[in-house]
Amino acid sequence: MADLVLTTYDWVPDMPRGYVRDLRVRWALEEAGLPYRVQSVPFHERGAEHFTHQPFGQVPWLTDDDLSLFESGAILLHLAERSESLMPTDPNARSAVISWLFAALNSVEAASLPWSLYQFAGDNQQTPGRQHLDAFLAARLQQMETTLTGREWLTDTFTVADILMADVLRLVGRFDGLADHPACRAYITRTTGRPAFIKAHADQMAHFAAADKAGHQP
Ligand SMILES: N[C@@H](CCC(=O)N[C@@H](CS)C(=O)NCC(=O)O)C(=O)O
Repeated sequence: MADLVLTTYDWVPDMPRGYVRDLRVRWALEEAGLPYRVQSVPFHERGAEHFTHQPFGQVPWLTDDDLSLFESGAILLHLAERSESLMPTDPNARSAVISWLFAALNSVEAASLPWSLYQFAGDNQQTPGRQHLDAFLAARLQQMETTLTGREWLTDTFTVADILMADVLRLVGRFDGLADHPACRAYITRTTGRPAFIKAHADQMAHFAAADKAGHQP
């Protein structure tokens, strides 16, 4: 039995399927060729055990033998330490990967996630706060467009930082937020065309479809 166990929900509504953050972890595991298994926790009834692994009652978390990690960024960094296909060992390259990994989460997702929540809600009211958020995201996207123009990956090779950045950006693309950012769109096409992403995505969709088939009630 694999010593790496990824935990996600047993079921989610249709809207987030294909975007639940266990996908980032599946993707990294597939890229690294590390054996793992997936287990489920209830989406509706989140028990005490769930909160001991993920203090916000969210997913994903990963156990690696007796280690338990939550936060997709921390999990990906942990996996990157195990596989050179996710992060080179050279100190300069490693520093660049870790910097971009935090940039994806803390500079880009900090803008893209709240923006996406407005899109989910269908809220287009131009309040001052919303205008501020739109400008915040626009600035980050413009900077990513500049970064990605003429560049295949964030660093010299594909790494775990690309998994995070691509997953963050593709949610913006889902809501047509990348219409004016061709380099970002091409980067998403490049990253999500990788066999590891295709398998991770298909596996997540199959996981939730199996719950529907088993008669899971919304
Ligand atoms: N910062 C966390 C966020 C985790 C997160 O937002 N998980 C979502 C699924 S993608 C979730 O569990 N949502 C349900 C909830 O917040 O109750 C991470 O990157 O792991």
